Amino acid sequence: MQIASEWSLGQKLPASGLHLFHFGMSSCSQKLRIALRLKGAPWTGHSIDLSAHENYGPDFLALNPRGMVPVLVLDGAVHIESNDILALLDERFPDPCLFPAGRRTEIAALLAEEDALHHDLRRLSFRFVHGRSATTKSPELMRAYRDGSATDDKKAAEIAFYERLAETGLDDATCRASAEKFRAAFDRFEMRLAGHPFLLGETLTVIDIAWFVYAYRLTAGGYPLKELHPRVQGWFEARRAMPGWEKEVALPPVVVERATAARKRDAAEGSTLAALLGSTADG
Ligand SMILES: N[C@@H](CCC(=O)N[C@@H](CS)C(=O)NCC(=O)O)C(=O)O
Repeated sequence: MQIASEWSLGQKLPASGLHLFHFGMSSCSQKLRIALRLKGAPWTGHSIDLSAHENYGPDFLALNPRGMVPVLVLDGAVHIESNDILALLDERFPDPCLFPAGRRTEIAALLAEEDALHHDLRRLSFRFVHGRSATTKSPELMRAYRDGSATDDKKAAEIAFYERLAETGLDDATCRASAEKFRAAFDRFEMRLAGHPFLLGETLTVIDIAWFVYAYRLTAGGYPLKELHPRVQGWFEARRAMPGWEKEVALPPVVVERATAARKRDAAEGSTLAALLGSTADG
């Protein structure tokens, strides 16, 4: 349950309560919002507009030097990295448990894999959901980011991602390589789902949330989930029917329009996401 905010960035951090800095279309934020909804936890939201590059402003970089959402401020302490935040929320609000005892090592490995695919998801989103619009960042903006806070390995990887994007764009070969990584992961889930409702078996876990978010974004870009992984499609539809889940991930109408226009253009050139994967489905 989200509470209205009376606090704004740049002021002294709130000393109590659960504050989430997030963005509607951020997949990492979407995971947290679904988890908070399941747990019925009260939280105050602070929207950081990534499309307006608010995440590179000095106040936000002071909060998270990596310049990324989500950020959780819990009782005055700052936490970054969505998967670490999910684990923390599970401790603080244990019902329902999303990290079941006995599965935590496996969950940690699967979350690490999901995190490692994040730039691939972003690349495919930029091309197939946003239709190549607003993907590059100006040299001035990148300078503000680079100089605005200390650089660690994650921030360096962000800079490298955007530098590569500026150099090579969103070419077919790079996008196909990204898409193949998701195909490999979904192939494994297709096996895991044989006779089970959830990705780890009989119980809903954080892995279902994380991959629901990815599956939603990828299918919005035309990933042929139904054709390539029918059991995963069934699992996806069941998660989508869960109260509030789709609301947290749904694309704004303007983005749906952009994705539809991009699909038409790509179809004319034979380079839809499905076509890059060798599928004749139209996604
Ligand atoms: N590993 C980080 C990744 C965070 C991340 O990449 N966040 C994206 C939104 S999903 C972001 O803030 N992007 C900012 C940008 O691309 O400028 C996490 O899981 O929290």
